[in-house]
Amino acid sequence: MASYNKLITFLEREDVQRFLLVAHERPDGDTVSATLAMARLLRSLGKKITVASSHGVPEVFKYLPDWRDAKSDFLVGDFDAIILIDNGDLKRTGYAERIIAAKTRGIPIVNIDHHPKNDIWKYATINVIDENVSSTCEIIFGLFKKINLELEPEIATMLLTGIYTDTGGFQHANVSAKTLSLAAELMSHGAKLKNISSNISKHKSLAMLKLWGIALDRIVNLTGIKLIYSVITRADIESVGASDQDLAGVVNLISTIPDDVATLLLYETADGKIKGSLRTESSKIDVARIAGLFGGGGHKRAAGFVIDGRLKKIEGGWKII
Ligand SMILES: [Mn+2]
Repeated sequence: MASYNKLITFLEREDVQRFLLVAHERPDGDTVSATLAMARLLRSLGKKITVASSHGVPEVFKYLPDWRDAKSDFLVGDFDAIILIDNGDLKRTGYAERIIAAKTRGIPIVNIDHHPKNDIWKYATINVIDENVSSTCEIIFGLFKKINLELEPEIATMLLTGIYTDTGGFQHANVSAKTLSLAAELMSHGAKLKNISSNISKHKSLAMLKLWGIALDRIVNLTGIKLIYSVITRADIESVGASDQDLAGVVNLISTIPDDVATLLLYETADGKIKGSLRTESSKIDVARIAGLFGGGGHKRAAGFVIDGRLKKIEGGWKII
């Protein structure tokens, strides 16, 4: 269980008024929702809030109230404190240099997260990290309870969105009895599960489906190392008029293969790198360790990394050049 007391004392300080809240790059439902819910929490304490997301808010989360509040630019000097939410590591904030600059200027940095491999504690003055929860939204929900703030239906929907997306719609192994009881509690506060699931699980654009078709068609099964992988190039993304965000989910779909394997999707990013997303449904495999070999990280069953290079088709598969 994360320790909240130090954080709550800090949030209630009179001399700390202007907060910058940072979601991680290529934001998922958990970081977006946890950040927006945290913004609501701090506003109800009378604080001034700026929400930052280096890659904006993906289309799929635009049913969340307040998503328009997310900005991609800010000056660290404008804030009394910075809160990094669900970021995993400093690089993933998308603003590593600015955050280091803020630390140099003595601006307190708070780290709220559930990722096991987290280097932000080196920069943060307050850490609230709980690896045993499904999502950062669970931690934010805990904060609402500890401070005894009213949980409005919109906030409940935000928090349930983070739990829903980080558990793959309550399907991953990180779903505990507690996760479900928290979800039930959020629904009793007015969270709209049906709205969340239809926005997230059922919204697929034509471009997304075409891109998934390419990825599924290219699946390579490396039985020797128990790895199933596929690739998406920049040209693929452009040819169907898709965006990087349309790839979210395809690796989860590939990982529905019920074998003891790891699944990997490699795709070329717009800035000349290759991003790898790893998943496994097997309890015998730890994909965070595989991601670690490439300088990445994440969870046992879902992890990722970014490397330099481009993808090239070869006989029977693909290679990184
Ligand atoms: Mn998360």
